[in-house]
Amino acid sequence: MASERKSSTYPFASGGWGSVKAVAKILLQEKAPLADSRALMHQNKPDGFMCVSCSWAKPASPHPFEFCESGAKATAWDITAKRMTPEFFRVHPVRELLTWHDHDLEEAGRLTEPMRYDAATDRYVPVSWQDAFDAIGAQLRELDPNSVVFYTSGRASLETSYMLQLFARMYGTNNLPDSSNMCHESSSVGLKEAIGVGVGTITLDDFEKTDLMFFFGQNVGTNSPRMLHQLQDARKRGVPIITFNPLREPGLLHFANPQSPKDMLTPGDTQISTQYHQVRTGGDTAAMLGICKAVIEADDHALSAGEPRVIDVDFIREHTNGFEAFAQYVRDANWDEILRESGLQREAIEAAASEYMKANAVIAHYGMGMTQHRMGVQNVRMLVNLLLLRGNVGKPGAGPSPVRGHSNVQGQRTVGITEKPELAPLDQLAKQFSFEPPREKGMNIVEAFEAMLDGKVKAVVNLGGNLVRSVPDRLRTEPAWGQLDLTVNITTKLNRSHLVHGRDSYVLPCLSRIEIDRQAGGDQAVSMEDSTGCFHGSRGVAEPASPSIRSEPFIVAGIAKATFGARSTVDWDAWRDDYARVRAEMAKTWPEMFDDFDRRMWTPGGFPRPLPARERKWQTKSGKAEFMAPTSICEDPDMPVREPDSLRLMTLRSDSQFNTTIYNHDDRFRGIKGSRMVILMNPSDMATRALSHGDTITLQTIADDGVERRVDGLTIVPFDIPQGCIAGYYPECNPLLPLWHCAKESKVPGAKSIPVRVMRETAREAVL
Ligand SMILES: Nc1nc2c(c(=O)[nH]1)N[C@H]1C(S)=C(S)[C@@H](COP(=O)(O)OP(=O)(O)OC[C@H]3O[C@@H](n4cnc5c(=O)[nH]c(N)nc54)[C@H](O)[C@@H]3O)O[C@H]1N2
Ligand SMILES: Nc1nc2c(c(=O)[nH]1)N[C@H]1C(S)=C(S)[C@@H](COP(=O)(O)OP(=O)(O)OC[C@H]3O[C@@H](n4cnc5c(=O)[nH]c(N)nc54)[C@H](O)[C@@H]3O)O[C@H]1N2
Ligand SMILES: [Mo]
Repeated sequence: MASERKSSTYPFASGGWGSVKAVAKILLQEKAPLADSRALMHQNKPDGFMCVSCSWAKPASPHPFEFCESGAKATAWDITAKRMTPEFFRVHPVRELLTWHDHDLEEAGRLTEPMRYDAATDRYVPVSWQDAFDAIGAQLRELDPNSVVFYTSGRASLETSYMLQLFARMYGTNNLPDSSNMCHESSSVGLKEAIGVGVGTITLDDFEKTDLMFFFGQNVGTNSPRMLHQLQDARKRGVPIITFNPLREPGLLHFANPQSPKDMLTPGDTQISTQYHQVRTGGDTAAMLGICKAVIEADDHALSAGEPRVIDVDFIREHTNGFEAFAQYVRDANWDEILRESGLQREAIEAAASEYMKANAVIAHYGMGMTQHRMGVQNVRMLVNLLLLRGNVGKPGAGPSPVRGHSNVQGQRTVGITEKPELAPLDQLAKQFSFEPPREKGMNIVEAFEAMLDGKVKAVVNLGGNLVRSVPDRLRTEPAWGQLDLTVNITTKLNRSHLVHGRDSYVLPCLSRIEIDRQAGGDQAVSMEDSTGCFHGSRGVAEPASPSIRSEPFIVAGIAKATFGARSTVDWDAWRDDYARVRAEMAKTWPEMFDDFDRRMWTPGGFPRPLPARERKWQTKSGKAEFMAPTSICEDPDMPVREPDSLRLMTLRSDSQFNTTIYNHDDRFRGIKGSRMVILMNPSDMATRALSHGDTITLQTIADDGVERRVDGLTIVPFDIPQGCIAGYYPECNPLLPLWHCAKESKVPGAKSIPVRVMRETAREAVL
């Protein structure tokens, strides 16, 4: 259970010299010009650009190097000296490029010219911007708006996102899924129901006031490493950190700060987790229920003994609803079941509960290990229950902290990228732009692909992303993508979703946020919202990869204008030339958030958006924060998982990827080199299957829908992971994930608990 030791299996603390070397290596690999590498000095600074990697908060007083290994890799990937010119496409037909690895496609460099697919030669050929816009506009006018999907990957700015949602709605559809549909939508749904806002409530200040932090299913060392600074500072104050994660992740164990000479020159790095609980995948609701049970039992005891109460009685009375029913559910819960489902010892859960009961202000960080489950929304609700018991929402140093993924994924939802009409200010948009927005619900990602499989989606406009790799059920969804009439891709680099193209297809190269954005109205800045609900301005500093590429607002405005012609009530050209005009419209739509935004977005450290839950104002159905008992503590009550040979597969990221972008084939922290086609397995699960380190296997999904899902050629690696759970990489394992295996309420694919069995590569027979 609790771990105080330094793991001998993991030689590297996160950060440290390994990070410095990795940064130097990628700058060299990308042949990044020295002048552009200096861009790193402007990363996440108040007058610079906001990192294109994760969405972690940016402090008001940044470190001299306010970037991490992951952020530096993402920057190097964009400022690379390598180029993919029209000559490249002349040499390589699409059928050949389809055989390239994801890494090699993006590694070939930045796109330099707009391209359109030419069926006669099976090649992408150059097209002028205006011809591309006109052709796309003409085709969109022919299509039923409900058969068109506008996808946003979470990187695009607030300005671009606002323009895209308005374009889609004026065109006639709410089909506005974004990457959060595969990510933190379980938080957006669960938190909204529970505390009235769909986002986390903490800011950086809370790190200085907290006296305990939980970490559920988030891999900070790889996926939000700048946060390690705040964790390290808190640890130095003696703040305990209790982690629940099936894998012993090095980044959650130790950290050596590459920005601290002392850390780098002495072997002493900071221990991050003071307790580390290797919960079974999907066992978090059970584990949290166990903690709640220990708290309620202690409180019942205190009450009968006349001692001070353990729960925050005043808070619960004044601010919450449903406590009694929840408390009764917890009292009735059975320890044996809790231990079975969580895979933890009772002492381990009680050790966590005991720290929790001592702490006055508690933050609960969490990530995909909680949200990407069939019961993902329930996991989030359970986390809120745990916090509410001791009043840990809406007070300094406390609150839920969903650690978001993409750098502006939270902001996109804030400015109207949503398929749910009730979350968009439709009446205001109608008034502001004199049109009648569609009122019916649009499609989220899972629904869009279900409709695509049924032939009901005809066209997709992609603002970033690589959907044929990121969505579930690849062997079914990829061919459906290839049947589309039209695919429009606004992108920095070429990826597989551009090669598995629709009948007509466009690759429209855009500026990265790191690059200087010159428009008729002068150099432009954009803005975004970080994981803690703070807004920041961002200004590019590097020379654009090519004079022919355009900004995202330019491209969205161009397509919109070509689609609507003279009919539009929006002056798209004026917006394209000066993004301050877009921000002025955002301020009309949401005055309380974006008033005086042109000035306020440059506030060092960002400025927090208004969040009622921070002030203990609850915009829920009952007007109070809501307790809710789980419906089941079994992670997947409706799947036939208890087959004797079944295993639970979680699909993970390495430190050498950003989602579908693969920087290289290593996973430095987990000690894996040269291949991503690996499966991490508990040695006793290997023994029962007579498997040895290095054996090659096939995985097959256990499902009774008649579809065969399998991935061949996976190599076994013994790992410190609970029995019955295995881990592989995303996106390589996506063919195993059924499209319908998603959270009921949020439709987030259950990428962290896919029921699978192992087949021997040669005999193809199941091995128990
Ligand atoms: N360098 C880099 N940074 C990134 C990304 C990237 O790919 N590379 N992606 C970005 C995006 S879009 C996102 S959403 C975030 C993702 O960041 P994370 O939320 O950290 O997501 P994952 O890497 O998928 O890993 C989830 C963690 O959950 C654990 N886990 C798996 N199943 C369970 C479970 O059932 N319970 C518990 N308690 N833990 C579990 C895994 O062991 C792993 O440590 O990172 C963002 N930042
Ligand atoms: N099995 C499994 N599946 C998963 C996950 C998992 O953990 N397991 N995680 C899910 C999560 S959390 C997410 S967020 C999704 C991500 O899914 P996507 O959004 O589809 O994928 P990304 O890899 O983030 O998108 C990368 C592409 O974005 C484009 N791009 C990069 N920078 C820019 C830019 O500045 N502008 C524009 N316009 N384009 C750019 C490039 O073409 C690049 O290839 O995947 C999900 N899928
Ligand atoms: Mo994500």
